[in-house]
Amino acid sequence: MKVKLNAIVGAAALLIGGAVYAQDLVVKIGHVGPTSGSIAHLGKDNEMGARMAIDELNAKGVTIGGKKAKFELLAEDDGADPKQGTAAAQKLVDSKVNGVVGHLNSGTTIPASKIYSDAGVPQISPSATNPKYTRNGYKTAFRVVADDVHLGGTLGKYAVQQVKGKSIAVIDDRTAYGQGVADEFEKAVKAAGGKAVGREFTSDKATDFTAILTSLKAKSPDVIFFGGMDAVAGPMMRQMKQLGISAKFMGGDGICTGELPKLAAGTMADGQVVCAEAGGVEGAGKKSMDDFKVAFKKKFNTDVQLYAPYVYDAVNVMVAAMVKAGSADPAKYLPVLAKTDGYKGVTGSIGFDGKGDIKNGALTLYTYKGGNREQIAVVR
Ligand code: ABU
Repeated sequence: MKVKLNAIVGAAALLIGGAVYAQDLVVKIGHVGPTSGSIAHLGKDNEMGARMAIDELNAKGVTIGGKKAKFELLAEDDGADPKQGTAAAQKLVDSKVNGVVGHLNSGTTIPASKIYSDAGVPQISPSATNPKYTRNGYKTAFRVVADDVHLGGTLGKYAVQQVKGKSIAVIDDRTAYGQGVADEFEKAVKAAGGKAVGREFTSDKATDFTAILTSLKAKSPDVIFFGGMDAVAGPMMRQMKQLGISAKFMGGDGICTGELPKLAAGTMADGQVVCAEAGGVEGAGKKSMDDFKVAFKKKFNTDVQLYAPYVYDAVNVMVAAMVKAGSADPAKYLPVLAKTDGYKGVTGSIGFDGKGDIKNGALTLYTYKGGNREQIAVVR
């Protein structure tokens, strides 16, 4: 009888292919981003950041509450679509994830945040910048990047004071992110004494911008700001060139990617684009970011597009809170996560304020030369 019991215990302990033992603690981390559709390159970039963190944590060995943790990544595709986003969130909640890193877009992150909040599941967005995400009072919502008030506000002031734009036009894609960042940009242009000469909108799926660009061309803007993502910005730049519009092209983090020059298909002049990533490192902090980018390239054979390092940090911040709490139970580690302060990540120091926003978030202003992104400055 004793032999039989031992055999049963042994079989139960060795769950799958010898990888997970009964004494291990399985920790499920959900990740959601658009890994299909026009910004799949950005969703995949984020997912690879999560994969990198999970693989490293498993290789290094992490103990939570005296148990060896085995991390599993549950990756979902939301196609940047709000409905698909809430379906993915519900799927992860039903799978009893211990925490979620995502989503990528504000338009999916905001509706999904209610689902995670109702289920008590901590969520860290590595890239959603619309301020509303952390202003619904959900204790489970965090982000590791600056928001659109900071992003649009800084870029608006920069357009007037540094770019010296005299007549500034604005286009947005009517998404939560695009419209929000464009509104903040326009507000800041006016506050800095600049002249806003036109406001047009499109959608995040549009490919033809002839009508709105022709309308703006009549107003002779020297700067055009686009609130939206690179997949729309690239073709828009091509059509600007076709229409003979040589204005500076500005945008937020959604256009500030490694892919933008390819999407603009050689129509981008050196220095024509000014955009900003909603984070950044300077001085001694640069080395860890640079090292991350080298390791990422080595592992995935592709360059970081934009937010992979922020996803990597978000996963690690979540796990650090579990370790400190001695538990991966969301109810137990959530209060510890909320108190995160001075965590040293590859994207800099991470701490959360009372809303779940990053404290003292940085922005990095970029331009492009010879098809490559070039840093202009890190600002706070
Ligand atoms: N922050 C730009 C891309 C993601 C978003 O906020 O929609």
